[in-house]
Amino acid sequence: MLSLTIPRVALRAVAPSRQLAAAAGASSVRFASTKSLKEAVAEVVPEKQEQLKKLKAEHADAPLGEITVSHLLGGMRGLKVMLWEGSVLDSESGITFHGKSIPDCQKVLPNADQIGGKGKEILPESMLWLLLTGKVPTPEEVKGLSQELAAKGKLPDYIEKIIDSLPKTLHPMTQFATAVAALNHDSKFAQGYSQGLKKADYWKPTLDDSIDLIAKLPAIAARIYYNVFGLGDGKQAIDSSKDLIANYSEMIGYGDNEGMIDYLRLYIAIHGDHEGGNVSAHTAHLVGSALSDPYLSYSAALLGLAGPLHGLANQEVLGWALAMQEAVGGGEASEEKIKEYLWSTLKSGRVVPGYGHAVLRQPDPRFTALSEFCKTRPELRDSSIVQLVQKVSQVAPGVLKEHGKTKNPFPNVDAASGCVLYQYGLTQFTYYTVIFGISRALGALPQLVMDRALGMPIERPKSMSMDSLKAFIKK
Ligand code: AMX
Repeated sequence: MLSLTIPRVALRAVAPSRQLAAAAGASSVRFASTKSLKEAVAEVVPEKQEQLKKLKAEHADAPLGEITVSHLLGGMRGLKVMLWEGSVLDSESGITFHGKSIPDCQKVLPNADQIGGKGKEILPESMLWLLLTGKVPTPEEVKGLSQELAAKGKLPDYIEKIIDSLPKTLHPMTQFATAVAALNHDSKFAQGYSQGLKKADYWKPTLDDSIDLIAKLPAIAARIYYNVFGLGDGKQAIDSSKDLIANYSEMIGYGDNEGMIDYLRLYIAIHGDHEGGNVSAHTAHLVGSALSDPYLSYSAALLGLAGPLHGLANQEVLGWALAMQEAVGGGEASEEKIKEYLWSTLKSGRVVPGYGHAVLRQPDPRFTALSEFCKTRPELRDSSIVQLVQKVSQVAPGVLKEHGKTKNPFPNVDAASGCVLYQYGLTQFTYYTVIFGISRALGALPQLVMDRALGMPIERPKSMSMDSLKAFIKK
């Protein structure tokens, strides 16, 4: 492969391969020649269309299980009724992204060190590329994507005005969803559709809108942080030589904190996709199936993410863990005291936040990855709240098993995510799910692109009343 050398300077986004070539000859970072993400997706689309055609031709009538009344009454657990390409969740081994586990991704996906920045964790840009194409990008492809996102990251004035007009007391997730929905003012998909775009081309403006939205999520999130908490610089200082999260960190006032920047990269990369059935991903898919544009579809997903049984759990966990810290002490708290605290939560009729999962039956590998990150940084190893959260993760499974209700007594990702943000000084819990919201777009929007490329139909399951159900069973 052709190898080029470019300077660490701002390059325009439109055609990264050409820009890299144009910059060849200057010093410092070495890259090979590359494609843009859109070119890479264009290669994958015909392969996927062919795969779908074969699946329909050869296996259309293959049964995937039986539907029982308890499925209908039990939130459709386990029913195989959705196509989702980016990731698959196994109840025992956890999430894989196009077949790659989190440790696999940490090994093969480009990090900031490899594109001229600083950091060892997966770049969200790398994860986005993998989720969209099923392929591991080269560092230069990731660099090109980073530059494209930086070039598209600034918010139009009307969006800034909308966010600025919202009351500070409005939950940050409601603000987030509002701003994302309003971006549909400029949707290329919506415009193309109204002008008679051909169905075979739906995926193209869907991809354009998706990239545009992913690029703007950090600036929206940073503006909300500035307005609600008076933190960060309130400017959209987007530097095209920096990756998405280095820019986001700068905007929220963490530009100098290497530990926090790399943590945010890891957090955002691994929260990106968790197959299709979770509330946020499923919502994006459902709303998108009506051919709502990516902004509307993802806005709806964010509102699902804002529920306490889903994304909001990371906000809940931290409030709960800090109350526990006050009651029992920090990392040095005894196992007995932690047990007592867990029981008092359960006896008051509340769930233990950060524990349990609708699919997983083992500790969440995302929890493990974030816990491993904590071991690599002295400021986290020595943190009282991080230590307490780790200790709880050893004690809680026994208590939850004894309690006997939850099918999965182990920690999920939300058990670990907030305490690190807290330790780094991001202590505004109501903001935590916004960071999750930046992330989930990495998985939900690529599937929307694929849905359009594959011509997936509007989603319309059958519902039944209790009377009609009874009559149906009698027959
Ligand atoms: N603490 C106490 N009870 C729990 C529990 C927990 N952490 N997790 C589940 N249970 C209870 C349920 O409330 C349910 O009780 P019920 O029969 O009285 O209604 C019973 O155990 C069986 O539930 P389940 O089949 O094990 O779980 P589920 O699929 O219905 O729900 C989840 C999954 C995540 C909503 C649930 O485990 C929960 O509420 N956990 C705490 C909140 C949380 O951490 N959410 C984040 C999940 C990850 C994410 O989406 N970000």
